[in-house]
Amino acid sequence: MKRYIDGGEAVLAAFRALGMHYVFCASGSEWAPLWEAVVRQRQEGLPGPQYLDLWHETVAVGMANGYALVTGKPQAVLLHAGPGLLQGSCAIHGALLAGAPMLVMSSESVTYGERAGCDPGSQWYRNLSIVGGPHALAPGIFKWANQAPTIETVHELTIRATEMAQRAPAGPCYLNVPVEVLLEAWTPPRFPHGAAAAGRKLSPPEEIGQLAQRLVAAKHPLVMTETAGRSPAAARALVELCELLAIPVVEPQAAVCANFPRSHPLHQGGNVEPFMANADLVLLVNCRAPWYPPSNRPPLATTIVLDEVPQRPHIVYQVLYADAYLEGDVEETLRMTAAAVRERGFDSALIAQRRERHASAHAALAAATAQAEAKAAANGAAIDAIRLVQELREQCAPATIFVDETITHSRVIQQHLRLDQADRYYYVQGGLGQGIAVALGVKLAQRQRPVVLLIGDGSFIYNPIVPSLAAARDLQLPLLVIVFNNRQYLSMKYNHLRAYPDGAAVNARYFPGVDLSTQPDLAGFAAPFGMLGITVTDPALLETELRRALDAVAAGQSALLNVMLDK
Ligand SMILES: Cc1ncc(C[n+]2csc(CCOP(=O)(O)OP(=O)(O)O)c2C)c(N)n1
Ligand SMILES: [Mg+2]
Repeated sequence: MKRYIDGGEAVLAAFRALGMHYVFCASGSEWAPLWEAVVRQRQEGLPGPQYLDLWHETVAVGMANGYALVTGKPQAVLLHAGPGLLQGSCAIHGALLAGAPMLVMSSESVTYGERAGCDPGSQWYRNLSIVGGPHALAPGIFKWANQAPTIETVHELTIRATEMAQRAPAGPCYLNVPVEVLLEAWTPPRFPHGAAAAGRKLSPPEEIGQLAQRLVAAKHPLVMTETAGRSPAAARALVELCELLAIPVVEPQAAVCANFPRSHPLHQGGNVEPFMANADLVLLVNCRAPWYPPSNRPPLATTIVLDEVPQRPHIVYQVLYADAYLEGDVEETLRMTAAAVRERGFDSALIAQRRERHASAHAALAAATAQAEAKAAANGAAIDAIRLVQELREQCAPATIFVDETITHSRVIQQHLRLDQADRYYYVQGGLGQGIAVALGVKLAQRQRPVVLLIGDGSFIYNPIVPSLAAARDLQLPLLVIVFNNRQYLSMKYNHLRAYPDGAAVNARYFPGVDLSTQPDLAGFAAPFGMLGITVTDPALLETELRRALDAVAAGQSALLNVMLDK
């Protein structure tokens, strides 16, 4: 047996040095050098990342995304040339939006077989070239992208691209490693190293003092947050500061994780309108798009932005009306602000009144939520989405993690799941079709916890079903998939009605771009993958069928519960 120490080893050695846990590969002919290195790693009993074969680019990228959402740690994704990159691009864009770090690699040929002793395969000459190189496809979906042009630089470039992916704003980075580089003999580095943890950044104490002063002086302060809960420690620090001064919290529609305990009396739901007229200080904590349109802002409010990177480089139009930015570590900024507030002192009687006021507004919201559930439960004819979410809340174990790829049902889900812990909810960002993969990545990172994917029927159909469900089976990642089935793209109809409430489509009762009534029974996709598949239409059976599905998953078998909803 010959040991080929080449570009494949250079790349795998970099993954090893970076402490990566997984390599997610959607196959392509350029990866034979890396496969050699992977087999050697196993034969020689070397420590290193676990290599996973996936059958679709969306699955490879989506799993890396889900894994990064939970752990914050970038993994490697290997795709094939330009076509694999294009196939994976929708999920890569999703990871960019989600701020999920990962290193994506694919290849090109730069010799097309003309170099003596080096045959990349004729397919590169005939079919696979992309003018400008595959990295020319990268702008708009990656944070950074380049070619690794030589064997002398590929190892360090792999480390550099991964380090960059992890830095704020975290996101996918791309490295195009030509086949010729992968096939060339490699000399390991003189100074082997991995990547040191990112340094911490923090606003200076005087700026934190100013924020504390403004918070104490404000009569109607408000916190808005979309992603503070990405860091459970930051979410706890937010609770501490808000409790100290009785600051209400709104999670706008764009919230993509659980940020503030839903049952907390200061949680004021997802609607900022009740605060619009009076708010005199808005603290945006990891909140990239608080108002819509952006100019629909609280007119009297001073706006302070707390964010590692307030201006998201991937967003085209983003207007925050900030009066001050506090950049750097959000958890530490919140803790230091709370300490500065305590030091400064405040009018406790005033704060107690405010606490009271927001607690009663919270109680009114909670009562409306309970009332909506009672109404949904009274519907004996058809299953209301609210009822389904209530069942999930009551029956799922407290450690359950929910991954959400629904559209019109996502607000109901956030409102009625009433999650109190930050690490229990992930909304799938970007184009449809990644949900199962993201849920699998979350499960891979949290094998001991139940993972439930909530997904629209249209979104389910967008997913690469065969490769996704095969991965769940082959990697022993049991999932519960709940389809919120309304037999249509309801969001498209709402969209149409917003612009044309009395137009031709309403008149004809025909909405192009909406109907999914010819879909097959989605539960039928379960059996070929050894999953339990159940379709439920009768509200009276919902509870027991959900129980059956949950029991199957607890016993290690994935389940697909296709719930036919009234809308
Ligand atoms: C890749 C991709 N193609 C198209 C769209 C546009 N789109 C947004 S929502 C939606 C329909 C989703 O249907 P479903 O999951 O059933 O949710 P519902 O609208 O019924 O709530 C479509 C087609 C998209 N978001 N991503
Ligand atoms: Mg639908």
